[in-house]
Amino acid sequence: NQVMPNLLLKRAFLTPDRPAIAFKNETYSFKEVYEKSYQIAGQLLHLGLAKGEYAGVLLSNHADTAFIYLAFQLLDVKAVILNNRLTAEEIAWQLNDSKAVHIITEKTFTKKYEEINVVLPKLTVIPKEELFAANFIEPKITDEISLDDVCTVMYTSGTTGHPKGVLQTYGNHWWSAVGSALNLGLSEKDCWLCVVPMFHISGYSILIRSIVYGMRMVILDTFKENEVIKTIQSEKVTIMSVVSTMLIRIEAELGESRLPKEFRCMLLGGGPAAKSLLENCMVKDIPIFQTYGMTETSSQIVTLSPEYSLSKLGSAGKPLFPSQLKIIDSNGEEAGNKTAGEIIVKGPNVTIGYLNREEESSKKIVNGWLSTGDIGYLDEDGFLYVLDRRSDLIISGGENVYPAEIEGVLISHPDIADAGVIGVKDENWGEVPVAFLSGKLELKKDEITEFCLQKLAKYKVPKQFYFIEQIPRNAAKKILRRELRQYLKELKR
Ligand code: S0N
Ligand code: AMP
Ligand code: MG
Ligand code: MG
Ligand code: MG
Repeated sequence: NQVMPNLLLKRAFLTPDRPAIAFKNETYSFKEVYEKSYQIAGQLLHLGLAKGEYAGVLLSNHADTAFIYLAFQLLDVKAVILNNRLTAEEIAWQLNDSKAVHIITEKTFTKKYEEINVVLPKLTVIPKEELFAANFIEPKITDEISLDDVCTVMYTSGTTGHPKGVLQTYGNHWWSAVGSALNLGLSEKDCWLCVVPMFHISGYSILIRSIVYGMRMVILDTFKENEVIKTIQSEKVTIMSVVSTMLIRIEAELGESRLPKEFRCMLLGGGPAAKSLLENCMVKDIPIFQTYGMTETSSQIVTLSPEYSLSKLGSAGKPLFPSQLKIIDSNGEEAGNKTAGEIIVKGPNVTIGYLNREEESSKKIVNGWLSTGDIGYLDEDGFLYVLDRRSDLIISGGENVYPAEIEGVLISHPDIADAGVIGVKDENWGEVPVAFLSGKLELKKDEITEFCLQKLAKYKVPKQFYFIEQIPRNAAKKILRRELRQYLKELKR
């Protein structure tokens, strides 16, 4: 059981005066970040948060969010990080599942947390505005962290419909940051722009890298392509994490102009990327690093360096130094080159499992090898090509949509007998969900949409509803999505 110094404590000791976090018109040094986080830790303690507990965090991108996450680390409180696009019902489910008794949030989410509190009356809701005004108790700082200890929990759904809390340990975050630096390199001048949500590992991992490397990060709270480009220029950003939807907008916004020479890495992940997008970016000298990773791997696990961006266009690259990857066939044997199979991964950045789900965890992780559910192949040089998403998963603008979860909600409607959801290509979002329904034919699109919006985040709500006689299912009652796709093709004809 290896231990290390608390990351922020160490960083604030090593390089206290270096700029750490920029947000709006403020830049905080590592010493200031430590002081802020220390202050918040003492206030959290006064409000009753205790070492070892799992507490919810529902916050938008902001410097305060970084301070609060780091205060959790100082206290060794485990953060159950909540996607702020989810409905109150979805968030309450995750809080209940993780047995959290506190949630740190902000006044902008008042409506949402009041609704959560109705579902979970025993939950103590602490808006950051109240947290920052609270009394202070001198905190006992967790100055040593164990690499096996859980630092954060992020929920992802599954084929069964119910979300699972992915456990991310300090070791997972540490090794992810180390693997990333060995892959992308590190320069004194580096500055990472965080406009991906800090509630996803895409964003949270930037905070970890900032602390571990002593690197400046710039946080933006909304994605506006013109502001992103301005920020890259004014803040001398060198690296940025994006999903395809963001890159499409940035590429279009650039027009005839170019990003500054100093900008050296556009880390593109979270889902597939169209070849046409990669080609358009190449014309504009946008230095794309395609990457493959997931919540379960605490961000990147496979990344393509730009020296291969031409010869291996479309590949996600090779596994990072600390990590391994295999393709296995349906017999569980390692597949040969250019043979498609399930991607399995191993490494110190790979999750130890799902919160309170030992059985499911031991099925998904065997001898340290995690079954991703994604399909891909390796070429003769060991480069990974991802062909298909894990079982049925739809990715809309970097957000996951699980058909089973949507179908469960649709079927719960009294007038809907059965439902099947598939993804269709979308120019802006990559893919969006559409639903097939059987039941009362008088149902209006607006009514169903309204019903779904009560229960599901907006990006999960099907964009179209098609009424059919019967949802095609096999003998085991499994939905035949291929047939639904066929229906759609015929409808479009
Ligand atoms: C693409 C984003 C920015 C779009 O959001 P935008 O434009 O800010 O929308 P809003 O103004 O909030 O809302 C406008 C309307 O759009 C709807 N909407 C918003 N988002 C979506 C969506 N994703 N799909 C469908 N609809 C959406 C709103 O509902 C609203 O609708 P109306 O107008 O009708 O009310 C935003 O979606 C975004 O931030 N996406 C990125 C999320 C993300 O980061 N995903 C990655 C998750 N995966 C991981 O973290 C693992 C991989 C990873 O670590 C990684 C990923 C990328 C890069 C690097 C890494 C790494 O390895 O380090
Ligand atoms: P999440 O952890 O929710 O972000 O989901 C990660 C999933 O996104 C992976 O399991 C893949 O299905 C998908 N994904 C991530 N990176 C890529 C990529 N480079 N190409 C294709 N799919 C990807
Ligand atoms: Mg917006
Ligand atoms: Mg996702
Ligand atoms: Mg029903």
